[in-house]
Amino acid sequence: NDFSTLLRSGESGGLISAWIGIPDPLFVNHLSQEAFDAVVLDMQHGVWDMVAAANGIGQGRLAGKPVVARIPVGDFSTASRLLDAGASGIIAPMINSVADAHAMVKATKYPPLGERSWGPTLAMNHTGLAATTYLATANMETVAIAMIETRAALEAADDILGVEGIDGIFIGPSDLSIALSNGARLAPDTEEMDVVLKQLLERCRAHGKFACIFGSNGERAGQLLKMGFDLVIAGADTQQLRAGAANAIATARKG
Ligand code: 3PY
Ligand code: MG
Repeated sequence: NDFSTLLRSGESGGLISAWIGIPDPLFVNHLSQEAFDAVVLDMQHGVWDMVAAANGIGQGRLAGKPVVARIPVGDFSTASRLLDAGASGIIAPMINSVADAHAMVKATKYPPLGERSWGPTLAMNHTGLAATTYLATANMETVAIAMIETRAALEAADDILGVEGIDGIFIGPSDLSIALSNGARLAPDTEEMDVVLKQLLERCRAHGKFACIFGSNGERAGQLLKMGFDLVIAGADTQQLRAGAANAIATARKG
């Protein structure tokens, strides 16, 4: 599909994805009407359960949007289930070591890369692929994205990027800023952070892997695109919903 090919080529030109924590498939339906290149369902800090996520993936498929899911920390069995349901990729938080990266690959890739178990019924329905074709293409067509967001992960970044089957990384600037300040600051958007982000981007390029990142808002997302990230977030659903509401109220009060 275009999504994994674009990301892998390093020539996406910078994709912008929605980020949805409100656990209703209809949120995917509505936000898919906007010009997002993809949709992320956040099962780590969002409220999605497996049933809602499977239906959310279906709504994204209907709208022609690739849906990627972020799993809860270490919940690799859910990663396999989301791929079975037709997710185009998995984002795994807190991948801090080569062992973590291997555990992710084990659940998300078929042999020889991993040990993903067979059963992609919905994914085959969505893609229209026969079983043999699905099996032959799934490791390329779905992406495994490891989150780098701790000191340990920064130190192991080169080794994590070297794990076959890890297709790219997703930087969590909030957790990374908390980690780098030893818990003193939540400051994801500073120039200090940008130095670290640029170093990570270089490491990704050296390994031929793609780099994604969370941007707190549209302005930050724009800066991150300019920095060269392959996929950025421009704020979460809850923020965008509330900002729209606040703006409407303020406009109405201005009279
Ligand atoms: C972080 O910034 O820590 C994330 O996980 C992205 O929301
Ligand atoms: Mg995080």
